[in-house]
Amino acid sequence: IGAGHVGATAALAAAQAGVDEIVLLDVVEGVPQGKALDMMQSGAVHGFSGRIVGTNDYAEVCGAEVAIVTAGLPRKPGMSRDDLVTANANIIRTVSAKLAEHAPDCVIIMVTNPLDVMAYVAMKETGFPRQRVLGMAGVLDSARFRTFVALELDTDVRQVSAMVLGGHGDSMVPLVRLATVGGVPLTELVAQDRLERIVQRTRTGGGEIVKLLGTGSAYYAPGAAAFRMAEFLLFGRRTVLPASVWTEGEYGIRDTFVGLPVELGPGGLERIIEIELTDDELAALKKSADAVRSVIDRL
Ligand code: TXD
Repeated sequence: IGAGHVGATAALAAAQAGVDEIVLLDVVEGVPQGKALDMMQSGAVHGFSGRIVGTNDYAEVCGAEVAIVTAGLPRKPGMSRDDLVTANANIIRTVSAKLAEHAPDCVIIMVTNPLDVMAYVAMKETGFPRQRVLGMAGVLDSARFRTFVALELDTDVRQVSAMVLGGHGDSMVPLVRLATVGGVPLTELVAQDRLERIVQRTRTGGGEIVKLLGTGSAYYAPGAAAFRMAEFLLFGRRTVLPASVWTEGEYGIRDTFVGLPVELGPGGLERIIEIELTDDELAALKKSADAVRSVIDRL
């Protein structure tokens, strides 16, 4: 839902991975239809054969298994994600009501910013259980962190394993202590001051791209990350990854969405994994959760 930069990128990733029914829905007439046609034609070259429909009509998403929601406004240079709250909350309320009506069994993957808050709006408006409303940020923030580590060490990014928890904002919590490269602790490979610089660049990684682009925000990595979450749900595979979920006391946090390590399965959230954190990590996670909760409260 939302056939803009992130939505279309996620759809293309889905098509390339072999998902055979994809709908691109947007309020703008013509754009989702045009992108869907173009994308389907790329299948003749790429070698995929899924059916991609572009539409302005929710009847087309009837019975969808997964809804990646990217409808809304992106940031402009100098804006924080929270500056988007009011405008995007109105859009997400409308989208959520339509999804509840036409795809009442779907799992929602919220991407629209500020995504932890928008996930809350979607859960409220649809009445879906927390198992079926997930926010995408951790996969992206972890990908950014892993990329900066790979650049620092001039190594293959696929060998870098790392997790970023917390809200999708400047208070996010990259877990440096648990990051590894080919199984070797990252802290053994990179000096402390360089690590701090990597952490800082990860925290402001979205803003760095917003500033460079001038208009709009990142979409290649966000689109790929959103589909990565959907992939496990669609193909019935189970995995562990960081996702924004509604908390009910896990890590001592409740009544807010925040990024935590979770087990995903075909029906959505199966379990929040409570790993042992240091006092500093836990304090940072709680602070990040508080930052999200205060925006939810204001809303
Ligand atoms: O990590 C993350 N979660 C994010 C989030 C990473 C990158 C981008 N992130 C956020 O996703 C960004 O801040 C925005 O809030 C969304 C979508 O970003 P995108 O770059 O795709 O924005 P676009 O290109 O402007 O696309 C948004 C589309 C656009 O085509 C609008 O016409 C459409 O949303 N739109 C709607 N579609 C359906 N229904 C309604 N009501 C609607 N309103 C706007």
